[in-house]
Amino acid sequence: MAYIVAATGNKHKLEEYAQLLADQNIQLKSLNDYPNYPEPEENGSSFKENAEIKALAACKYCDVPAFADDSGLEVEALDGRPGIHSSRYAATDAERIAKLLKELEGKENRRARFVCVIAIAANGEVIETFEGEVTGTILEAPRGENGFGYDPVFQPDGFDKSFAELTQEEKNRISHRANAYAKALEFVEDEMSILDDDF
Ligand code: ITT
Repeated sequence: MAYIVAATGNKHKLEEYAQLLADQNIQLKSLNDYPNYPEPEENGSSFKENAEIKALAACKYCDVPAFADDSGLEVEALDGRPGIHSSRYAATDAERIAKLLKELEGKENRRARFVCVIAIAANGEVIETFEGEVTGTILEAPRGENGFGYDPVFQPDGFDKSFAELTQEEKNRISHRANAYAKALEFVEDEMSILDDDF
């Protein structure tokens, strides 16, 4: 059995990964298994750099292969903001959404995309990174109770529902995270030996 640590403190991301990895012969560990884990500062200037920082720190601390995702929402009319600052844009999900809707008031262009970069680290180095995206529009008001973050105001292209109105399974078929994950999985299946470390 191969092990991998999901280097995230975000329980919603963890739930999505648990479902994505459910059919794999890979045991998912999380930072909850390492209660004293000192979270690194996410001071990179791109999703890729921040994903690498998080994956590498967890891999080194836990001494097993690790992956991390850095993700966020890029809004066209805001020149790509909040982008890598999506989680720091405001204090809570509700405040982040309220601030976003306020910034978009009166703007016709509501195009946006979610981006996710997954970094995998093993044996003390970053092995590879994978990027996924999903494009859509920002709704005028929040809709739905599922998911997390900006899900209630993001409507993916080709759907008449927000991400928060989709089930986790439906979101996991099309999301930025699922797209990055699919690329990562293909790589891991080819290179399975990178996960052979024992706990
Ligand atoms: P970790 O760094 O511990 O993984 P985090 O929540 O701080 O957790 P990020 O730095 O990658 O993660 O910030 C991502 C933010 O972007 C997240 O907090 C949400 O606000 C937003 N986001 C990312 N993916 C999302 C999704 O699938 N649905 C809604 N919002 C999302």
